[in-house]
Amino acid sequence: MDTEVVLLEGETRTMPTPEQPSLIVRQKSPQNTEFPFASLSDLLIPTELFFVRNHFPSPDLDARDWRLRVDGAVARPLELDLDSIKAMRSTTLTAVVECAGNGRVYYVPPKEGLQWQNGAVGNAAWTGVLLSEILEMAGVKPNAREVLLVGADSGVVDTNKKTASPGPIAFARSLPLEKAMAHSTILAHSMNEEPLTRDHGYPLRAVVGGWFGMAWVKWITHITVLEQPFLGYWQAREYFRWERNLGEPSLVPLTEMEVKAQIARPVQGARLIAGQPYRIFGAAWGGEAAIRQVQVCTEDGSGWREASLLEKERPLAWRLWEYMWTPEKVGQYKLRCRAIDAAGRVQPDQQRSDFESYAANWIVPVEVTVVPEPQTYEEEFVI
Ligand SMILES: Nc1nc2c(c(=O)[nH]1)N[C@H]1C(S)=C(S)[C@@H](COP(=O)(O)O)O[C@H]1N2
Ligand SMILES: [Mo]
Repeated sequence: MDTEVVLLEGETRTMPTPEQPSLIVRQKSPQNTEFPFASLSDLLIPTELFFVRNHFPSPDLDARDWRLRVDGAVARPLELDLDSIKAMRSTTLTAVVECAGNGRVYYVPPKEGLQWQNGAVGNAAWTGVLLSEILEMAGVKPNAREVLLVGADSGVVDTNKKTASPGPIAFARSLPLEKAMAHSTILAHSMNEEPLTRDHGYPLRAVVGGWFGMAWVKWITHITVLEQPFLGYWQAREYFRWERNLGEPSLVPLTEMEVKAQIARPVQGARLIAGQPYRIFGAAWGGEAAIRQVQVCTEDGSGWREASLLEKERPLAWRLWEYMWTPEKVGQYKLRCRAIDAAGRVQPDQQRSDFESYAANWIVPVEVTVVPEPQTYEEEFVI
């Protein structure tokens, strides 16, 4: 049977034709699905292939009776409907969101939690209103410190029996006032030029450019401006890291994403042909600083070399990159890539110990086999 192999520009494929890509299910209920990272091709991930990270069943909200309530340390508490939010000045951000649990499966020894590989990340165009404009409408009081974003989803969480059950809790995270007021934070009603889908937070979600996904609260119904730090479950019991302050390690909520490049192709275990050029291809992203460099090491003695960054440098979005490699010798190779951001942060070699089970950004090699070039027409078909 004939199969048509579609090659991307400059790419030589020795793998069978890939099937139509589809989301990889990590958990059925609540829905947690992963983007098949090996199918990466464009700057924007289509919404139907975008990863979904839900802690509770996704609420089915009706825009007609949905309202956004803004209260707390504000001069004028507000209640807005969707039409009045859509009528405000709109902003579009192309931004990457990575779940802090992305890459958890690479932890040694294994860590509890959803075993994401490399697809709990995606880049999309998000359209909505600046959170700062809504906060300005409400009039933030001078002693305000944080802005709490509350989703319409809730449920009972397993607190490991270390504490008494607090009963059902909503998904809620706070942002420091400074980040809430920044131009990198919007409340989005659209994704890739379509209204948000239910899975991605319809009718309104936060887009917190440069920050890990837990800050991007979906199905927002309530914003409270706080005068003291929020210590809710998703802030203090999950999505934290250890930071040594004044000698003692203390828990700090996760914020910015860590600098990271991932290889989409070749995939683990791929067979490449000696003497034939292959396009190593992937994406790189980080926190609030843009990606400046991606380097590739093919383990053939030539060390780290520069990959080409495709697309222009856009803060908050990921950057696609490629590196053309012609393996000369047959054998096993470990392909590595690493990103460096505009602030000079370099992706680490080794697993880190301060991030609990999160922010797995150390280099994960892709192992490939380089096989001999077929000598003659007949030999090519000998099995
Ligand atoms: N209300 C609500 N918002 C949420 C979550 C959630 O469970 N409930 N999950 C968060 C996490 S951990 C991530 S990684 C992102 C994922 O966004 P996506 O599902 O649109 O990809 O949503 C965030 N916003
Ligand atoms: Mo996440």
